[in-house]
Amino acid sequence: MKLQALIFDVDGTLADTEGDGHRLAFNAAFAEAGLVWHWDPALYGELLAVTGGKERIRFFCARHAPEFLQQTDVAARIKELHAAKTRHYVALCAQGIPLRPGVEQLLREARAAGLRLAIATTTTAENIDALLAPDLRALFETVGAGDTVPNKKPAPDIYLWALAQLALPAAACLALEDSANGLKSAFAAGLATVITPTDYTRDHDFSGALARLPNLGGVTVPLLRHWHGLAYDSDKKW
Ligand code: XBP
Ligand code: MG
Repeated sequence: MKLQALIFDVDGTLADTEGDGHRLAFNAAFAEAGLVWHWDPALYGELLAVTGGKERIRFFCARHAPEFLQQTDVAARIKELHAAKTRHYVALCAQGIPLRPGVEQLLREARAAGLRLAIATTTTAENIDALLAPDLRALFETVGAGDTVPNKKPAPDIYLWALAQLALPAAACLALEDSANGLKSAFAAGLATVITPTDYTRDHDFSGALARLPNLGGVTVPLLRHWHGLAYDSDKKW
């Protein structure tokens, strides 16, 4: 089946946003709330095992601040903290978080070649509009983000949602990801997946990935079509 669409993850794939973006935004929100929590780079790397900012805060509390979870309105408190974090992250994006090498060129080349583009991410929708310049954001015809689906990555929900929006079978698409959670999610949705790890995810298990690259620099549409053929048009398992 011909390659018709690319489905991109956001954090770690389009841009390396975690260490100097989301992590700083979480810490700013905690300070603003008068909490003494500070997520240093190493701790944040552990917390990235859980996708979704609200889920990550709860995961942190269960291990390091269990008393916080004893409050009667803990869900509302976490939601407030996360809304503040999103505000800080959007402000950080306004200062400019660069896209990873090759991303902008591939997005433009893919659209020019007639490939459709979608996003399947765990992050909050506002963060995408803050990260991407309007002309790049406009290249994506559908964006599945955050709480669009009940179960975040590694569950396949967000990729299944994107496939439904595209009205395409997985065999007509490729997913692009940076993490094991993302690969598991895409793979469970039946998608062949190209991986470009970050410093936080380079030691993850990427078994089953179609390809693993340092970044998308030099990745062209013909190359993606070639890999897609390897994945779907032969009986050879990638
Ligand atoms: C990465 C995530 C997100 C971000 C934080 O998303 O797991 O939770 O770390 O963003 P992906 P929020 O790799 O799927 O793009 O705080 O808005 O969740
Ligand atoms: Mg990611």
